Amino acid sequence: MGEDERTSARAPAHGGAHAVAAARRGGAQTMFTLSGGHVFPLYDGAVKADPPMRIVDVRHEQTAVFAAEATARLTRAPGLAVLTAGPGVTNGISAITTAHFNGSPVVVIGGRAPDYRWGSGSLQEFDHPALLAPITKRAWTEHETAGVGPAVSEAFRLATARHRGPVFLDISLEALFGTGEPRGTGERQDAGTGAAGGHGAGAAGGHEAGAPEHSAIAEIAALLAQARRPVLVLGSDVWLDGAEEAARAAAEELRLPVIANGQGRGILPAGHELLVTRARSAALGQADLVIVAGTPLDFRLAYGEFGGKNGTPRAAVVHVADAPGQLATHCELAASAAGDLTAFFTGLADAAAGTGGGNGAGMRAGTAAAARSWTADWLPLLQQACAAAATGDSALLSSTAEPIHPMRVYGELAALLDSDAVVIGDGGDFVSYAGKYVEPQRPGGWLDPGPYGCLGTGLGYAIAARIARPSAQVVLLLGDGAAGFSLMDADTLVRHRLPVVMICGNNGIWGLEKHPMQALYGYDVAAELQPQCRYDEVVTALGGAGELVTAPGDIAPALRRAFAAGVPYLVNVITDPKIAYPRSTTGV
Ligand SMILES: Cc1ncc(C[n+]2csc(CCOP(=O)(O)OP(=O)(O)O)c2C)c(N)n1
Ligand SMILES: [Mg+2]
Repeated sequence: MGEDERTSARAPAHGGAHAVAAARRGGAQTMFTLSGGHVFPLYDGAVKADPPMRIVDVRHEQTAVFAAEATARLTRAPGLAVLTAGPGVTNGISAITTAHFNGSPVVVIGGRAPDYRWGSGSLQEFDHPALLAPITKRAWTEHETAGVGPAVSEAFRLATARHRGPVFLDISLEALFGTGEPRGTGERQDAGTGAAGGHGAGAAGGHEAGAPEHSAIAEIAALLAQARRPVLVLGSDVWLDGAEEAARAAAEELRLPVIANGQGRGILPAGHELLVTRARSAALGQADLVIVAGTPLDFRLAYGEFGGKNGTPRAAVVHVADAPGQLATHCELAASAAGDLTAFFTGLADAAAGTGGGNGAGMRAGTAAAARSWTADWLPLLQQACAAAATGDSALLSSTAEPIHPMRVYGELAALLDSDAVVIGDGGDFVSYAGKYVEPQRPGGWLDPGPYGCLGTGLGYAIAARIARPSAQVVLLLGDGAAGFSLMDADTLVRHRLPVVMICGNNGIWGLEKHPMQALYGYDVAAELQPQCRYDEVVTALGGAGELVTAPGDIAPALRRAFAAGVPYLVNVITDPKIAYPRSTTGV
């Protein structure tokens, strides 16, 4: 379509144009989608917007939503996915659920069969909000063109309000195709239809939501003053809430040993003297106080049960979240705080130093020194445990075994990663190794699927990462099983000229299922994949490039070629299927 046609077609504005304008005001820059007639006006609105909104069309709706989710998690601006009615929306469900578990601000706009025929069985007629309500902050339908702009604005407002999360809005065919003026300006209008569903529409009151109670912070500071073996856990919401600098400053001021989780990784860069993630078992097992900030007390954190190892008593647990609804209710908390996480960390550093808000520097030195008794023995003990773990790893990170030990891949990769690299993991055991051995230098440099543990995030996350960080290395680590869920979207990387480096840890099995089934039953079934399958040739066939690696010494040169290729490139590393990741829990 030429510029003239676009310009002449500008008026009158239809619902799609109103939606795109509102989405842009809400912070969306890219529309991730897969075509369907029910949503054509949204495309028309994007194409004719001034400037046009970028459309990235993918090969499976889950990829569209995963890409929107990763956009939100990397840029901390809301992501937008547009899904066509019926199967388009239902194909997005696992990815929307992932966004729900990760607290990712994502708006999903669905097409919807026309109201005038509702009930008579038109194509893909399906009442989506009923299905979406439990996994979104709100899911509802807009039935009028004039309401589309306000409804989309409301969706963005809700998605980005603490505690963040996905919001779903479908728009009936006549509302989307119809023309007319939007009601009001489209900003902060009442959305009109439908009751609030899901999880209580930003109870904390949105961006301006307040700081945690001073008394709660003071209580936590008092616990810290008595602690001998404290640990601070930093989770994804510390990053999503923009509190990474305050968190780092507080940890450094108080000299707290830190364990990083999810997107909290990188807040203290790899090698930081307070980062004791590699001594996790000793730290969480022997702590007397664990402060967990910005992540649920779920299976990844032993459900909030810490201490008790080496004859130590159970640890006191403090939970800190960005919104009250996120605080754990399944375990006993010594204290808790909810609200703006920057305010929490700043307040904690001040309170623990005895300044009560930044004044009284004279008091600071004495009280702070007393409160840091752990720097004499506890911190050094954990630092030594980290150093010992690193020494213990070095043999496997440089293993010359054939078939290749998966850790060797990470030994090679670590040496090639820039400090601003984005590393994405989609897989089982292969990615568990990465979680342990790839330590980001910056927050926002690591993406795993989060606690929902959904395979298939890979290509969607990689597409988004390439767009969000145009000049950074983007590395996607794929199990060979995981690759099957989204590898077709290497086509999207090719069509949209988005070069990323994919490394497939190809052990020919669903490793994270085969080994546990063997352990439980003494045999396994439904756990085999094709040995040495040429996933690299799949990417080549789709217009990218790749190669097969079977010898450890060939990994580094292949990775160098991949980084230099300038096209989507899959390094297919055949690894030893006998190696099982040494895990202490399967999470159930
Ligand atoms: C959508 C989805 N289906 C199934 C699972 C269960 N699951 C978890 S890990 C795993 C095996 C992954 O295999 P692969 O990607 O090859 O990695 P490996 O463990 O072999 O390194 C499976 C099937 C899941 N987490 N998500
Ligand atoms: Mg595998």
